[in-house]
Amino acid sequence: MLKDEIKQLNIGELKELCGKLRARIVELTTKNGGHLSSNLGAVELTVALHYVFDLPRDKVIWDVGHQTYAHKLLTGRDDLMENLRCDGGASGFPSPRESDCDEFITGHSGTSLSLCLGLARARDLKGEDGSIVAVVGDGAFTSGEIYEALNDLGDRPTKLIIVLNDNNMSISRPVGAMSKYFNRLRVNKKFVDFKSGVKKSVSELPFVGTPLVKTLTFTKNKLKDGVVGNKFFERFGLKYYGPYDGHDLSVMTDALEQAKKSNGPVIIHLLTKKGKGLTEAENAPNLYHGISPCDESKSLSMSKAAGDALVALADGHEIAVITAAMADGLHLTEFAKRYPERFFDVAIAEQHAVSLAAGLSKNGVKPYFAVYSTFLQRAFDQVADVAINNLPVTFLIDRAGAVGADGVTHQGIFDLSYLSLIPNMTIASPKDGRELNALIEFSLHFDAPLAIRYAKSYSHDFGSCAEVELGKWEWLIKADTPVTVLAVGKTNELALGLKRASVINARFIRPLDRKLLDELNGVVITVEDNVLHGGFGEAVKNYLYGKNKVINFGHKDEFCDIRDIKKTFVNSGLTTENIQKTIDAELFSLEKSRKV
Ligand SMILES: Cc1ncc(C[n+]2csc(CCOP(=O)(O)OP(=O)(O)O)c2C)c(N)n1
Repeated sequence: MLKDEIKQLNIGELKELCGKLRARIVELTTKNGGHLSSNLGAVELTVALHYVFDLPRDKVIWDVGHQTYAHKLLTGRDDLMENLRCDGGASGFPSPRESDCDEFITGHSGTSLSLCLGLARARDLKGEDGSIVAVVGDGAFTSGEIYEALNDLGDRPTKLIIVLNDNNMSISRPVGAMSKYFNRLRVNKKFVDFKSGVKKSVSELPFVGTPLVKTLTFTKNKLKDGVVGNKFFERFGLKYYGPYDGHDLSVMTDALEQAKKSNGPVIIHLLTKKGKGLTEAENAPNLYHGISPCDESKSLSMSKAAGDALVALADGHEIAVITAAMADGLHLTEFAKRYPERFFDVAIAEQHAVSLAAGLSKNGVKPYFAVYSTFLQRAFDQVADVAINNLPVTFLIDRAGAVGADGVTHQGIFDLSYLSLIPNMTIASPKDGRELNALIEFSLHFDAPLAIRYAKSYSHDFGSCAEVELGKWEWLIKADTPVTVLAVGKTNELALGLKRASVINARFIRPLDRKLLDELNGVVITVEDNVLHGGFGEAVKNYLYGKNKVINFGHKDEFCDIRDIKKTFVNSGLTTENIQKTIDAELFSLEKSRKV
């Protein structure tokens, strides 16, 4: 079924289509993993949008973009979806490379409204027509950028539709005052249900049915306004409609048709159920927010090691833990349960999280901000402020390096570079969970900004780790050879299999272990799960300039959309075999030059 055929269907047929889309989404995510519950909740909404709007002339921007599977299936991508999140298949997020019905590559929360406002203002400047729709979840509505866009929109309003997809869930339970506000609006759900009930009984009446329903809808909206008595959105110049049942196709299509006719900004509040149609997902939407393919092999979890270390540290120490809506993925739920007063889930607000940590540290509480590498990018400025003020904030940077299936928008391959730019920032990276634990213990008494970055998982337990000392590296293999490999974090696993080379675990990226570097003779090979530009290898090369030959292994300086971690490593030459080849070639040429 394609989007244009949808417009010919009646309500019964549209419902049938929704059932088929749901079944296909379950089938695809079981095979390939993905954002199951968010997508199941957005099926009717997607069908209603395609029923009312005409893409790509009209434009729909999905916030984050993780809920676009039905949209992809309706826009000619069924074949691509067969390999969802795999190389050569559809991305798990919008991608204009796949379809002209996707405007932007997205994946980070809170950008949709700004993007839409830009599209709308360009449309206006060029004297063009067409609807522009932002689909924003209640979780995404906690992102600060949404309010920056609302503020701007309120200043210079234009024709634009916001669909608030409110499933009362972010990845886990949504937090914050805005979420409480949505709860107040949600209380009026009874009007929606009542309206739907009325609609069912009168809409079949010839001639009077539709107008009567419209009048009733209008009356209910007026009534609702009176009851809620809160004009939050109106203060931004938006006309608010809802809340409506986001699984009732006829109610939604009516509301969207009305919105389409409006010349100003409109917000339509839809109530949806995350995981809709699959009992397990409806009952535990957080567990089914992002699922792994069923045959994924289990590896050791760095995130769990971090979560456990924080729980252990909290006993007897004045620490606090902060997350920006990622408690589940970061294994912080146990900490939250045991120490609720010292746990701050600030919603999708990374910038705020960093400054909050700055405030806590200034007033004597040691803060740990646990965050995915890719999402810390938007708080670069706040991280720099922490460093300017030399505050003892510890950043636990998870999902660093190649991330696999989430693809180009989620790669954590830039953090060593962007953090290395910031003066006064100490950066460390552990090779396994044991060393992560040791670094977190070390951080407790470290009186300055510290970033500890690590991949989601590791596959080798090194068994022991040398005591952590600031800027001191760890010898893993001391061999009688003129080649030394300096490995960062996860890449120590690759270096272990090497022959005819010494191996050092470069656990601090900043400061470098200069004393050790000064002692090294011969060829130095650096290995890191980060782009080469601005990373660890470059810093070593600069330091050893004129003294040692330095060869760097790392990711290419490009956006990387490879959806598999191993393949990403292979693509970057980050394999034991490839590094071994370089070692052997260097040994050969050293030998040759000695003979000459
Ligand atoms: C800046 C940023 N931080 C964190 C995330 C991770 N993330 C992806 S979806 C999501 C929850 C979004 O909730 P909502 O908008 O309500 O969508 P739902 O999945 O509930 O439909 C989060 C926190 C992100 N994509 N971007």
